[in-house]
Formats: sequence, structure tokens, C-alpha cells
Amino acid sequence: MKYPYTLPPLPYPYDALEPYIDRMTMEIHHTKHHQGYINNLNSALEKYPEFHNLELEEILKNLNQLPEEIRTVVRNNGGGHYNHALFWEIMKPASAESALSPDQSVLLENIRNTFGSFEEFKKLFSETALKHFGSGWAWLVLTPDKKLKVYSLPNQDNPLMNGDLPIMGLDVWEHAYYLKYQNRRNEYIEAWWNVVNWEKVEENYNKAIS
Ligand code: MN3
Repeated sequence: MKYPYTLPPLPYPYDALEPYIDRMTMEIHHTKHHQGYINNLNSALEKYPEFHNLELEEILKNLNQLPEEIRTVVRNNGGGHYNHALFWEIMKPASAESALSPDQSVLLENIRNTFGSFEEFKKLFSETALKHFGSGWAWLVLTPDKKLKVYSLPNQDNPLMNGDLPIMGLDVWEHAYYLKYQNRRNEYIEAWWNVVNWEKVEENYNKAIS
């Protein structure tokens, strides 16, 4: 993804994640929130052509190389663009068949080795998402020493800013669930597991580890 940034189309219709994530939330989240981050990112970088040829990933890894007057805007809105582009991709309709075979998945094997079991991993990830105070994201990342790790980050920060590689992220900003779940973030998190696109998550993992 490079300047000028554009809104990537959703890989499924707005109502495809029903009943777990409702159509109106998806539509507003995609066309208003995500588009908003993109607009702000483009206008921040407009006057700085030296950053137009860089991949967004490179910019987020090296925020300290940006002029100070646009650093925070790019952190928030570049992070916002990157995070949401990833988020749409790692979801799919719950009815879609999973091609991920536990016997063949290196990711699942490493999840078990790292967290004890797949259930333990889910529990840790869910708790991390639930307990994150205020706006932010829960992340599964690959650290520079190739270890899986779960943590949360505030606002639109992204693991790339920490030197880690993002594998999977869950948006726990209220705009991601409030229309349907109001204050019940726990129910949103529980529902979200039904729409995780594990093939895409595994693809992210394979790319990160190679
Ligand atoms: Mn969001």
C-alpha cells in the first residue's frame, strides 16, 4: 500500500458477517471510519513526496523518520489504514468452509506449543481484548526472535511500531461493536471467533516467519 492510499473493497458483502457483526456496523466502519483514516493519511503526506514511494509498512516501522509535525497524524491514521485493511482480510462469512487442517497447519502447531492449547490461546486473546482499557486492538504477533505473542495496543498503534509482525488483530474500539452489542464487548469478542478467516491468518503467519 502506497500513497495515495485508497479504500480497499471488502472481500465480502456488508451483511456477510451477520449475525455476528451486523451490516450497518460493517458499512459505517468501512466507508466512514476506514475511509476517514485514509483521507487524513493522504492529506498529512501530501506535502512530503519523499514518503510517497514507501510502503505503508515501512513508514509505520520508522515513524521517527517522519517530520515531527505529521508524525502523530501518520501514526494514528496510517495505523488506522493498515489495521483495518488487515482486519477485513482476516474475517470471512461464518458459513464459509475452513480449509485449515489442524494436522497440516504450522500456525496451529505453534499456537499449541506456545500457549498450551488452541483453547488456551483463544482465552488469552479474548481476555486481552476484553481487558484493554479504552480504544485499541488485541494482537497476535510474531516477535523478531520468531515467537508468537499476544498483547494489546492503544488507539491505532500497530505491532510494526514495536518491531513485531502482526498476524491477527481484533478491533475493540466501540465503533466496531457498539450498534449491536452496546457495552457488551465480551459478547462481541465471543461472536468474532465465528468469523475469523484462519486461512488468511495462517497466510500472514507464513509470510511473517519466512
Ligand atoms: Mn475500527
